[in-house]
Amino acid sequence: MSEQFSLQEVIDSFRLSLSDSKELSLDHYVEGWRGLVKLLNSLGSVFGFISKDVVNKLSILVSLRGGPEGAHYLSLQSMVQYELQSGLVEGGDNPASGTRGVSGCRTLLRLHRALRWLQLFLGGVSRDEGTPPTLCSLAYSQSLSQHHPWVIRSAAGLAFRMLPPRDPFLRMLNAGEPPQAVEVLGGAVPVLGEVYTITEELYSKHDLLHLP
Ligand code: 1Q0
Repeated sequence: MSEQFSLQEVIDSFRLSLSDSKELSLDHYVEGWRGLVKLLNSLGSVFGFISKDVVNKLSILVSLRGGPEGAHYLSLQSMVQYELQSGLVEGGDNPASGTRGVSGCRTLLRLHRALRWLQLFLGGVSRDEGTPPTLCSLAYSQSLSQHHPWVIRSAAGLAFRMLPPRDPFLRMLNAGEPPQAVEVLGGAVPVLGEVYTITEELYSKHDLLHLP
C-alpha cells in the first residue's frame, strides 16, 4: 500500500478480506485499518490520540499473527475458535502474544465497534445528510460512544469539531473530485457493512460482544 492514503485502497482491502465462503482474513482486515490510520493522520494532530489507539490495537493483532500460534490467526473465524478453545478470549496468559492478558478477540471487538461508526458516518456523508463534524458526532452517539467513558467522549467531541467541511473532506479521500469521491464512498458503505455484519453475527453467536 502506498504512503498516500486512498479510499479505494481501503475498500479493496476490506473487500479482499472476505473470501467466497465469508471467512474474514485478518491480514487484509489489518491492511484496511492501516489505510484508515493514514487518513486519520492526514487530518492532523488533533486526531493523534485516536490513531495511536488504533495503531496499538493493530500491532497486537499483527504480533499474534506473527507469533508462534500465528496460523490460528489467519482468519477471524479461526482466531475466535482458537481463543475460545484455549480459554484465551478474556485475556489469560496468551502464549501467542507478547502482551499478557490481551486477546485477539477483545482487541478486534474495539475495531469492530469503530467500523460501525465508520459505516454510519460515511453513509451520512455519501448521502449528504449534513456536514462531516455533525455526521461524525451523530454516528458516534449512535454507536461507539456507548462503549466510552465520559472523558473519551468529550475528547472525541472536541476532535470532531476540527473535521473539515464536506468538499475538502471529500478531496482528502484521494478519490477524485467530490462527485466521484461520493460515488466511491457509496461503494465503501456496503463493503464495510458486510464485514461488520459477519463479525457481529460470529461474536453474537459466541457471546463475545461484551468482552472486557
Ligand atoms: C474522522 C474522525 C475520526 C473519529 C473517530 C471516532 C471515534 C472516536 C473515538 C476516540 C477514542 C480513541 C481513544 C481510545 C479509546 C479506547 O479506550 C477504546 C477502547 O479500547 P480499550 O483497549 O481501552 O478497551 N478504543 C476504541 O474504542 C477504538 C476506537 C477506534 C476509532 C477508530 C477511528 C477510525 C477512523 C478512521 C477515519 C476514517 C475517515 C473516513 C475514511 C473513509 C475510508 C473508507
